[in-house]
Amino acid sequence: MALQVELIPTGEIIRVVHPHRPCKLALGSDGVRVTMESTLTARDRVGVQDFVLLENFTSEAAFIENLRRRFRENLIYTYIGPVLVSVNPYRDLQIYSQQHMERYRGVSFYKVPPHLFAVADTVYRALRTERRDQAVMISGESGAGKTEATKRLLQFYAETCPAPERGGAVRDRLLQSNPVLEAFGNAKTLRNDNSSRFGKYMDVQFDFKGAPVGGHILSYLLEKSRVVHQNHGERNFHVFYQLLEGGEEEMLRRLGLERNPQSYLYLVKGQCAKVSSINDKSDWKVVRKALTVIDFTEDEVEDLLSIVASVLHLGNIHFAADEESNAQVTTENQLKYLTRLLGVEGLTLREALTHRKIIAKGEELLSPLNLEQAAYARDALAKAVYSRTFTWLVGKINRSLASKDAESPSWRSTTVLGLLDIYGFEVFQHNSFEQFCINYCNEKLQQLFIELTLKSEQEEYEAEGIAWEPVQYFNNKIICDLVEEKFKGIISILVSAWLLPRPRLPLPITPRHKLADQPTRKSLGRGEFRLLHYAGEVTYSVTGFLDKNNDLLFRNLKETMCSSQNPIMSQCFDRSELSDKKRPETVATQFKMSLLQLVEILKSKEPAYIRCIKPNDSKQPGRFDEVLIRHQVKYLGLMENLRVRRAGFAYRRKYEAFLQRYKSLCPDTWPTWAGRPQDGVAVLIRHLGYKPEEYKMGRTKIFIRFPKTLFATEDALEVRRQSLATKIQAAWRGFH
Ligand code: AD9
Ligand code: MG
Repeated sequence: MALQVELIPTGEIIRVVHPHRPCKLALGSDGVRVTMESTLTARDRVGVQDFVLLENFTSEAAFIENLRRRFRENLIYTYIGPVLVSVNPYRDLQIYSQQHMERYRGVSFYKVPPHLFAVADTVYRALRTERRDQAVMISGESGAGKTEATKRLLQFYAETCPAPERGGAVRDRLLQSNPVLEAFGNAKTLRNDNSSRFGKYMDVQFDFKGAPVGGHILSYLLEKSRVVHQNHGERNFHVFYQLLEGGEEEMLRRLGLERNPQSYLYLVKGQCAKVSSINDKSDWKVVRKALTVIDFTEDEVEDLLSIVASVLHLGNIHFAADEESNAQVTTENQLKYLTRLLGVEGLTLREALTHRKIIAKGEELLSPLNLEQAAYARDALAKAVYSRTFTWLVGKINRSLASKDAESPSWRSTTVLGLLDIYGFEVFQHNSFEQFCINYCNEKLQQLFIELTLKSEQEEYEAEGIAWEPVQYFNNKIICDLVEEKFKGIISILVSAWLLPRPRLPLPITPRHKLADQPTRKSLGRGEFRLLHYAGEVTYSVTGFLDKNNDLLFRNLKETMCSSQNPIMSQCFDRSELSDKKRPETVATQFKMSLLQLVEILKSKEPAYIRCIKPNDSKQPGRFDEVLIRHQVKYLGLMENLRVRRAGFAYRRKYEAFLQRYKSLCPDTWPTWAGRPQDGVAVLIRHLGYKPEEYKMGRTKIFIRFPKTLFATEDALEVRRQSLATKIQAAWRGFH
């Protein structure tokens, strides 16, 4: 077999990466020397488990090389201080078992290799001992493993936390809310077969004994355009296919549905109803059971599925033009089912689908729609019905998760652990309103991340009595302001543009906002604008912006839905929105408000971060696509994170833990040290020859400035272990 080698310069030596036998190659004056694997240190082979220990911490190449080494060894987790970086292995690594949970439970973060459960446990213990609310923020691009991580965290808490004295069912409900939300909010996309098409923030409430007693979910911006259109190779939301595949004959008959997804126009656009990694039939069983666990009655299930079915029927409503080019409904059968499933008047619905009601000078006028307008109205209705049902569903789950002890005094002593699973930064060939909202969201979260990371660093230094040296960092407030500022921000401009008699585009954006429009960059096309995000520049096309932002549903369709006899629909459409005085908030305005609220929630909690990385675009195990990964390292702001973390000291450890680990290296501290641990550490490092510029002694911790100091100590420990082992073996042989 030919030797395949890849040369990667890492500092002075050149690493030769062979798929099976890693080796080190040194260029000496006498030619080339190659050292085989056995002589490599563990650090050479598997990298460092905390990026702060990288010698060259500002080098992106060194960062990625460390990720690569670890990934090759199936070590998917690495820290940047307390932040966990995770690379999706795209294979079952068998690392989430009960035994793994036990291994990480109650064990200090630093005593075990990096793992999601180590973060889970640390967060939980902080919640218990400090009684402070916690928030785990999970980010990364589509397919990077955010949702999987969220599920594993929930599972960890469900399995390892004590059961509550009352209302033990809440654990099941917390777990079972997931398949239901995934059925309605996830879909197969080109990037991920189970892509979450909404952002999710979930609070889990714990009582004073640390048992989960309740929960609450906030959802963000469901991608409702998917209900009526899917790109090639993508699907609509899972629930449609699950219902058709798994629903009982009798139920499908009641709903007027055929099993074949090809019969429904809303399901054929992506031409991929079947996905090899998905079993819709068995997933349906799981969802059906989960609905019962989260308190759905049989009637409610029927009402919910009537709505799902009605969306499919809506998609099959056809129109034909009469002699005056006005649209007429031609699909009577579909209309009949819709009337029944939605509990609305047939005539009213027919009229609402083909006319638009305008109120002028107090008079109501019915203006007929042409074919294009009618199709638009129908799709708008389908999107509104589905997305409002989704919102209703989240509310229903929240009622089921609400702590049953909410009224009791003990409730006040609960603590909350939040899990945020939200879309990462997105840049496509064509970037529209959705990317604008998603990237704005990431911009806000990045701002918060840097703010909180710096704050906690500073707080730790102050608590330890060590002088804090301010860190320079990229402050992206200017971009957040550009988007959200009152009157001048893009969102305000969008709102006012809609209010103009004829919306004028492109958006009037001034140079003051520093939009990247410099001569070296690609010039902007008509109707485009460019934002210089922290993660890079993105050009947005404003085509469809106003429409998506305004989310127009004609008045008479709203009226029709307000009269619905379907109990879920009647909760989703409220007559108050028909009042002329009340102008509904635009999508971007609502999103901005919910984001500001989210930021407040997160700020009030102790943060923990999980940064997920997708290793390749083909969903394959073992493939490490460097270009793709480099992008993500940038999008996730990991280098900036590392820089902030390394600004002062690479490593810090409690005196007790430091002494415990290294005391054998000094005769004065070995085997035991009778005095204060801090004094023991002072004796120990004097013996080891630490120079004053290499470390600082805090109140409870030692701070070490450079990784090489720590590595020298680690190496000394290794040498001592080896020599001890040799001595023991020799003694053993002598004994026999
Ligand atoms: V999206 O923004 O919702 O499109 P996510 O949520 O980041 O995306 P997800 O968690 O759904 O990605 O992971 C995608 C797929 O990768 C999963 O369906 C698994 O097949 C696979 N995956 C992710 N994490 C792991 C893991 N820790 N171990 C094994 C994993 N497989
Ligand atoms: Mg997801």
